[in-house]
Amino acid sequence: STIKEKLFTSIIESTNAGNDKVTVVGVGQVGLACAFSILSKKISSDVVLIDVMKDKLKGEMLDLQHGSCFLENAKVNASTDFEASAGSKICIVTAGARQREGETRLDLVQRNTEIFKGIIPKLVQHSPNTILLIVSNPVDILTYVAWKLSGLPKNRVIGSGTHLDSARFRFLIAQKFNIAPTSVHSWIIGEHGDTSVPVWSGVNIAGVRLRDIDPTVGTECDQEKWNEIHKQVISSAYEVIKLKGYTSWAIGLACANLTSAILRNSHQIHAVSTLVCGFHGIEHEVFLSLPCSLCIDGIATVVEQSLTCEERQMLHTSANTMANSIKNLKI
Ligand code: 6V0
Repeated sequence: STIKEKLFTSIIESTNAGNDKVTVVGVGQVGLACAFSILSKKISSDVVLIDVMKDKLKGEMLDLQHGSCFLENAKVNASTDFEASAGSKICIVTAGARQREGETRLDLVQRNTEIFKGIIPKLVQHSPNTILLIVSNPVDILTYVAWKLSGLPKNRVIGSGTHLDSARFRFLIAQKFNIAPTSVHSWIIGEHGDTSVPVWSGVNIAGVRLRDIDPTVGTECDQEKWNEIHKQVISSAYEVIKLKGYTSWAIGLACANLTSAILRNSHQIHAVSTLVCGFHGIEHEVFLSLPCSLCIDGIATVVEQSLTCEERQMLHTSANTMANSIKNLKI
């Protein structure tokens, strides 16, 4: 008999699967930052990486496995075969093409839709009860595409949406006041990116609304130009991309935070992309971010904030843009 047989007496046929399995599809900069944040924060003990680039995938898997002594013995697996994702509680999708020169945004949407056609049905086939967390851009449209392709109920298909934009917003306001970002209560909703909606009417510190101190805060008439902060939020992704080529750490941490909220059935409220038809008077079947409570089944509730007319109008503009983009998509 072998050393193993001499050393161990089998009592049961044990399984290696964790009950907090998370699959990350796409091991580019964003996928890796998601996986690393989830592992290093001990959010999941069972992480699977999926990509089409075999060697890169194996290299990343081995590198992470070699760190497992420092990751609470988490299991890290990787494969080009979606079977490895079977039984995932959450599947994070970061795969996607980047814009080519001369390519319109809509062309990119169609290209990424084609990529999603090869990913989403396979994820659902192997994990019929999973929650899809979509990160690939343009995230709001691709979350809609994933919802359509998956056949999953709307609570199980979530886009990372403006969770990241809100975090940037909180950080920048915090810097102005020299306080901790988590002590800033401020939300960005709507479309992730250029047309996002900063909810200045609700921004508060310890329950004190900035608009009660100065009703012009965040408007064009604001002497202190707080609205520059929202412009900075929008330009920050472009700035980081210009400086280092891509963004990764903040989106990775944001996704780890959402994953934790879901797996812990926490009912924490975060701004994520969801089906917004019926909220704030929106009639289009589109995905945009609103504050949602997250549980083990995905989205439990949506919070309908008291928006000003202007904020509501901005949200409607985003919804119309989304509806127009979706109209021309071949899903
Ligand atoms: P990247 O570094 O080019 O990685 C993309 C990865 O996807 C590569 O490893 C590809 O091999 C892989 N891939 C492509 N096709 C497939 C497929 N069919 N199956 C499996 N894997 C595939 O890009 P990066 O990681 O920087 O960005 C990924 C996506 O995230 C892009 O669409 C970004 O625009 C988007 N981001 C979204 C953010 C958000 O807030 N929602 C933030 C940052 C980036």
